[in-house]
Amino acid sequence: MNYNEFLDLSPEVKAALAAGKPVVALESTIISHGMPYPQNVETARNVERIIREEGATPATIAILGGRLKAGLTDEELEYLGKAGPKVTKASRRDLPVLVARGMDGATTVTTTMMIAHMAGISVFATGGIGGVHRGAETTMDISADLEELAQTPVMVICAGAKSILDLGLTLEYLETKGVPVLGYGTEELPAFYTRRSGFRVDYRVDTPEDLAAIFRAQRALGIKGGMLVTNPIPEEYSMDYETINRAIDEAVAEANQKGIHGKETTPFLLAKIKDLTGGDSLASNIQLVYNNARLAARTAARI
Ligand code: PSU
Ligand code: MN
Repeated sequence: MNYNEFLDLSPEVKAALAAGKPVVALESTIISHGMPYPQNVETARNVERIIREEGATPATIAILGGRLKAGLTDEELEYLGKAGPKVTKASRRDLPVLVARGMDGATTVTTTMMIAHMAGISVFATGGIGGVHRGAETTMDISADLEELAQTPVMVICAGAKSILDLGLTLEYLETKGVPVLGYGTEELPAFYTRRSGFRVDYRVDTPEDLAAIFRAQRALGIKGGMLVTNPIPEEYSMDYETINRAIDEAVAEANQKGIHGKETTPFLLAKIKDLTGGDSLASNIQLVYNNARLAARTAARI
């Protein structure tokens, strides 16, 4: 653990870490900016329950009153879910300001990795990550998540990346930065709502034991940075490729036309896709997060 004076572990997380028991980190931007209330709070609670059922301890991460929290109370989860996008979406560059001013922030993949590492947590489950946006060759919109994967030793388990991103460029960037991209039970990069994307991952991995062994080897070799595990959405919840990609194309076109940029882009696209697909994309989104939480708990138990 990388102690600092701003970090608060919940009693449950603290006890689990002290006893060497498995702990799984969870992000809070997915709650505040990624899903509507009340499904966001309900999902966050179910994710925690699934992790407990697998014998691990959930540590949902957020910034509250300037404190870096690993492990939230039920009231804190409810607060973040209700506040939604009114809470600051906190990336790496927001941390010093929020801490100095005693403000609240919902953590992205980037800041969840940072705080998980400070707390001594190695495995983190989420839905999707940020990456290289389509058109990045002119906008330079590349998520800080990719840089964090390059420098912080946390395993991030996701369902791939939405095709709001340029998946090919996202993979190139991760290759340049030396981030292993592993496919759980697949050779193909999953695209969040769909199991297929047409892009290949670096390695296929079929068991939590193998994931844990690869993570331990990265640490033992002294290699900086984390790794990305892409776990395809279960077949029964996956969406029709044409339907979802039509919605994504429409959302991207509207964002461009409205001149949406910076940290607003991803939340704008996520909300637009949800509107365009009705409840379908939200239902899929929720199920893939459960699936990732289960794999994360099983992997954390073996690290
Ligand atoms: N992609 C998703 N769902 C999400 C996010 C990304 O499919 O909820 C959130 C995550 O918190 C991620 C952040 O870390 O958006 C990336 O934002 P940006 O593209 O601004 O870096
Ligand atoms: Mn961005």
